[in-house]
Amino acid sequence: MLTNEYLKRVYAQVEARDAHESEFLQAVREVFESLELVIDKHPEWEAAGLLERFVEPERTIEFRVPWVDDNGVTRVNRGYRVQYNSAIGPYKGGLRFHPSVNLSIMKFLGFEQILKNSLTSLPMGGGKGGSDFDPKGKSDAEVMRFCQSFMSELYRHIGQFTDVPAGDIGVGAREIGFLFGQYKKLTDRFDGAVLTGKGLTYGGSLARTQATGFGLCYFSAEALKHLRNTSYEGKTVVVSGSGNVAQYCAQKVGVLGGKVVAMSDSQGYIYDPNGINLDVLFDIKQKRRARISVYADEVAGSTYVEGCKNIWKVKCDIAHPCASQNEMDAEGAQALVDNGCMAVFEGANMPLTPEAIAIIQNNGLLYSPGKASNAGGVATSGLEMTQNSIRMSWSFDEVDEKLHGIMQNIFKACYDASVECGKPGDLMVGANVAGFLKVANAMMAQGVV
Ligand code: NDP
Ligand code: 2IT
Repeated sequence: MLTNEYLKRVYAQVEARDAHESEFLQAVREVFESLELVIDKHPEWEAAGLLERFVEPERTIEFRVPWVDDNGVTRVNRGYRVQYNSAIGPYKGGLRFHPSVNLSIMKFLGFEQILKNSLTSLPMGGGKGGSDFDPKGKSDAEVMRFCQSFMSELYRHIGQFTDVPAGDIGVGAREIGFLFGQYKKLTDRFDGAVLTGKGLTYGGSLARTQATGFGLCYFSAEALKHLRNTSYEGKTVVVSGSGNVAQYCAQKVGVLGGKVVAMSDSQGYIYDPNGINLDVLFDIKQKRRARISVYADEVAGSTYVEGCKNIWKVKCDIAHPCASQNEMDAEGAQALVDNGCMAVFEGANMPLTPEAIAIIQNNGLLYSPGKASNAGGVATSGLEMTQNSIRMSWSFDEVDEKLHGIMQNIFKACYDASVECGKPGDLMVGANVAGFLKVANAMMAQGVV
């Protein structure tokens, strides 16, 4: 509950203005509840209208994306780029192509990205973009024409010192390639650092593909060690989703000694008591772009269950939600608690509803918010920008080692802030406060802009 008058007033303004943007309101509320613990020490923030400015994107771009499908029919999608906050660096954040995309989702993701990017300690502001285009079931040629049309508008708003997009749901190596090609054609510049997540032959960084999932495990291992004196060794793990983040999270869990027994897509989940065979899963998802149910057809001893939310009923020690926002509700959280789960570390952005977070925390489970534990993706995007700027590329191990160090530092920053706030081990409060303080400091120093 909000008690501070300044926080209450600004939240009420946001609620009045953006009443229909439920995901955005949810993200702002969570952060404001954490800021209760530091706001009294900073009366200068109110005088400078800091929170009013913080919740308002610096710029929001919405545009038409017309394209022609393989049957010659003209289609029109909606494109967005929310350039949220550039206090500590150029806007940075992914592009999401998914039919559910709307302004509320873009704003919640951009808002979260400000704090996440701050936590990485790299000089990146926050932004997000995307479209309600659904790449599923489209041919490569259709995806290419869509990406070209999308970039035909976006190119005038981005640049390595302005705004640097990357991938997110529905935007992987294929889409980034098409987007980069069109940017280059329109500007006649090989401006490598304008997009991250590029292919390795044209300026991409080794380990960027793996970075979010690997980083999630590095962060979680740190939390398990320091807060529970344990590790992944021998643990049973459930990972929701089966996209980029989920795949490489599952791979690293295995390397660290855990066993992933369930994974999902938006239709349902697979359960494999022997541990998910990642060779089969990667082939289904990366090469065939097929449904996860195919796994149960091909791997003996595994089963497929309709309905992705049921995955939280699978007994596990550690849960990694890596699919999408609000994918775990109170029922899912309660099922984890009842089955003796010890930790929930988020790979997706805001995958737990507020009710689910409360159940997890009130029952003493370890919990980390995505803005801390999934920051390895954007951190490695930052490393990709560095390599582009110095015109060098580092080895896989060099990037991976830097990523590991960054995730350890993020854990420490969150933990230290949780202690300073009188809530030791509350990594949600720690992430929100540590991420915010740096941005607030930079905004205060730069005046009312
Ligand atoms: P992908 O598109 O590679 O995979 C998304 C996965 O989530 C798919 O398995 C998809 O299933 C499932 N999914 C998507 N929407 C829903 C939904 N509404 N309900 C249930 N399942 C759903 O995306 P990523 O792996 O890149 O992203 C996953 C999450 O991680 C997102 O929240 C993203 O914002 C976050 N993230 C991504 C980063 C990155 O570097 N890629 C960095 C940090 C966070 P289906 O195929 O059936 O749609
Ligand atoms: O949510 C995220 O952090 C991402 N989708 C990655 C953003 C990036 O710029 O690499």
